[in-house]
Parts: sequence; C-alpha cells; structure tokens
Amino acid sequence: MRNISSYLGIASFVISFIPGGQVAAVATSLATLGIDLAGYLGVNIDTQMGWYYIPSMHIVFCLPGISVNNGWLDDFESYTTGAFPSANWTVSGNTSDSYVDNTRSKFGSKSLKLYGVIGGCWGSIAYRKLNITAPYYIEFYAYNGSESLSGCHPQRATVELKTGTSWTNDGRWLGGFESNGAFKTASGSVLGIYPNGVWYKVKIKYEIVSSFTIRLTYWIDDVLKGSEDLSAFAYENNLTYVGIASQEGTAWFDDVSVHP
Ligand SMILES: [Ca+2]
Repeated sequence: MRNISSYLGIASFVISFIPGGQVAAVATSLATLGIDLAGYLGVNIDTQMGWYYIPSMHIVFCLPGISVNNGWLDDFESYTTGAFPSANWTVSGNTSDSYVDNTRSKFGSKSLKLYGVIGGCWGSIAYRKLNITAPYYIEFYAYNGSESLSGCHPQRATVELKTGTSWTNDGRWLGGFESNGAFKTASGSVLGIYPNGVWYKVKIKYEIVSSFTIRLTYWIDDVLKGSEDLSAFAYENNLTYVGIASQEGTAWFDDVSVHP
C-alpha cells in the first residue's frame, strides 16, 4: 500500500483502473478513490463490495487537468492522437514524427512516440516542468524501437534534467538505453541489457545530498539496481524540467510521472 495523501490535495475523485501487470485488459469500470484517515489509498468499486485497500493495482488518473501538489502523472490518454501534447510538453530537436500514438501503449490506449533522425544527430526530446523539489522520483515506461542506429548519439529512450525546454540549455544526464539495449546510468554504469520491443519501467530517485553532491538511485522494473553520487553543478537548483527523449530512432513513453 502506498500513502498518497501527501501529494493529493483532494479527498476523493473518480478514477479508471486496470490490474497491475496486465497490459491487455483495460477495465472500463469507474470507481471512487479515497484516502482514509491514515492517508492510505482505498477504492470503492460498488456499494456491495464496500471499501477495501488496493494490494497491487495500477491507477490511471483519468480526469484531465488534475494536478497533484508535488509532481504529476501523464498517461497521454487525454491528448489528441497524432499531435504533440503541447498543453504540458515542449518538444526540442526533431519535431517531426513525434506525437501521441494510439498504436502502442503500456496502459490505456495511447503513449508518447518520439523519433530521432536515423543516422543523424537530431534526437527528439519532450520537456515538462518538474513541479517538485528534491528529493523526488521520476518514473516512466519506455518501449524501444528496433531501428539500426548509426548517428552521433546512437541511443534510444533516454531521460535528463534541464534548466529549460531546449536541448541547448544546461542539463543533467540521468541515463538511458543504448542501441544494444544496455541501460546506462548518468556515470555510464550498465544496469543490464534490455532487448528492444518490450516495455520497461524505469524509476530514478534524485536527491541533493549537499551543496556539492547529488545522488541518483535506479530501479528497472522495480528492481533496485544501484545508486551513484555525482558532483553538483552550479546550476543544480535550476534543473526544473525533465526531458524524455529518443536520441535516434523511435521510442515510446507511457505513464511518465514525477512524485515525492
Ligand atoms: Ca497511456
């Protein structure tokens, strides 16, 4: 069970839900989600079943525009298919062939497809304001395409922090998938090999340890893979955007979130 009251500023709202770990079936039921006095998440599916707690369930926030007090979750369901989700995201680098796609998703029916020019040096990066202060977690599901990469940064799905919404701004690299499926951390450590064509859950914790040091901790598919301490940049406190990208070729992202 997970205490979510700290970043939900409301007592109850309507959600749709799908069982954790299952991709195919998407429940159409609507349920009422609430938080008890201890701050735990509960769901009322119908009045006969009453309230019970969620052991393992993937919650999709389906009311567009609900913003949590500290962070957010974007499932890309509310955007127009075929268009870039400009209401919340800014694209930098390659702007063509990057859009909300209804042909592939981890949850629901849509995801964000990003395309970096094959054989080029022109990735596609989508930036969104973090709306949170450290320490925090960045989570997303990524699905890497299988194109052969030959450009000057032959990587697939990657993630970074940035001081603004342009690839030219100062940033902090957080890591990503290499062309061979290796996930490399910010310092270049390989966490494992993850073949293309599969959805992976990436979770990264960002902490400011001191004015000199920050710490990144990595999970892939909820398996803790390790952490590393890195020297803080002078602009560390100005890293207020997260950027998800496909450096070359196609990568899809779903359920991107930032939370305490
Ligand atoms: Ca989705």
